[in-house]
Amino acid sequence: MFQRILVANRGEIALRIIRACRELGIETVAVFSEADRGAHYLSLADEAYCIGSAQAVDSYLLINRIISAAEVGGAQAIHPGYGFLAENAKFAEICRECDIEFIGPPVAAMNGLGDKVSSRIVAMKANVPTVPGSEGLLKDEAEAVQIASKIGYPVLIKATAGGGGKGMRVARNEQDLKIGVKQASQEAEKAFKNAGVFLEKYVENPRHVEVQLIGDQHGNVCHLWERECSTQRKHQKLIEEAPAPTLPDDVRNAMCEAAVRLAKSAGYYNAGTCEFIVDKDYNFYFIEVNARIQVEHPVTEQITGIDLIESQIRVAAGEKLPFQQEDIKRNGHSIEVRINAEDPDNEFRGSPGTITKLRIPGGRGVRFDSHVHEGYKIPPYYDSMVGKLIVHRPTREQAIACMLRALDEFVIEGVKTSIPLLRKILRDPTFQAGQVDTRWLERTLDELMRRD
Ligand code: MV4
Repeated sequence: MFQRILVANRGEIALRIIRACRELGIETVAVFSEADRGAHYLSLADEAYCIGSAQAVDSYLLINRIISAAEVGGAQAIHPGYGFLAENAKFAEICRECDIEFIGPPVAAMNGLGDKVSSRIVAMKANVPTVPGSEGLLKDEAEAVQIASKIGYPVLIKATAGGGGKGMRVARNEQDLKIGVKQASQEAEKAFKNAGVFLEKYVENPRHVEVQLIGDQHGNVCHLWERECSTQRKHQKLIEEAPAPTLPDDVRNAMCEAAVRLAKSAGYYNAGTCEFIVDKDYNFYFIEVNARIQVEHPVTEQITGIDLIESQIRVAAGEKLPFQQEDIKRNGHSIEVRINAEDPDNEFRGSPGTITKLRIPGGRGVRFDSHVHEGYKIPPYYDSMVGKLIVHRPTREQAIACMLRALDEFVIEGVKTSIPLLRKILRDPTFQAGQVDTRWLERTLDELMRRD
């Protein structure tokens, strides 16, 4: 087992990893930018090194500085958390070339699943349902028109390198399609330096359901069931839960088995997520793989009892998974809400500043994963998430009641947060009935904001 791990991240996930290491008797090396200097969570690591200035491109994204910090600090492995360098195959490769284990998937699997077109091809070969569409990248406009007429409109143009909805365009006719292919391609070139686009049939108002995977370096891959993440706005998730409400058991089992097939055929190990969209008839289609630990991993930990960060570290050190698929039971219902410092009255822009008062809820079934405290100054340079409130109760109804109770206890002053909006969502009859799709929040937001 590793004696020392460098944590190449900040905020709540850095603290989550530091805590897991501490419990395993592993020392930690933290890194920080000038904007995070002096943050309390850094004092919980054994050492901390400044790796640059506030902007992430000048610190958390600098591979050389992070490798240097690992070497100076004597770390044998690097945990990348999520975001920043977590899905950067080049970074994983450099770590391993430097004899520092990257706590994540093999480089070949990161490359093979790293873009949407190649992961779609892996999925097709593994007999995992994909949305009807182009085989690979579109060659030209004429090919797009020909494929669209075959699969039927509406179609969705997607950037192979895409993320966060960038480089995506719906086309409802041939004219839209010709314009959309150009726009999506240009947008993708600008955002990802990769103009490649492909086509899929557009699934109207799908749900987003993802399957948690964990694999070891001995060929074992297990799924840890699914999470429902449809409550999102502009591709930012607000609420995640496990299990997915209303999902029929046969669909759940088929989806989870498909995700394991995909991971096995890609030679995947460590933690990862297979993302699906689900239509109103519960047909599911593979969308992409997230080759990292995700923000919403705690809901899976709650219902399975498995510590995902610990599992990541153990399998990275070469240990075998200590369980088999049949051992992984689902227990109760878990919901996570993201507490973001943002202003709902100002287009949800970040609301950085000092937290002047903080009362964190507690009691049975409540978990709060966060690095913040009273007096903490939220820097303006990174994402606005300040913590995740997670509940775990026997039933979904009880979990919702527990979350509403916990949100009522929550006091945070000095910055505006997503808490008032979260309360409105959790009280909504459509949410309570488990009938939310990926466009529900944007359809309902204005009305929701007017409710008391
Ligand atoms: C789709 C889709 C409908 N049809 N693909 C958006 C981001 C990327 N992860 C996949 N996305 C979608 N792909 C087809 N063929 C609808 C979405 C989508 C979506 C998916 C998951 C979570 C939120 C979403 C919000 C809008 C659209």
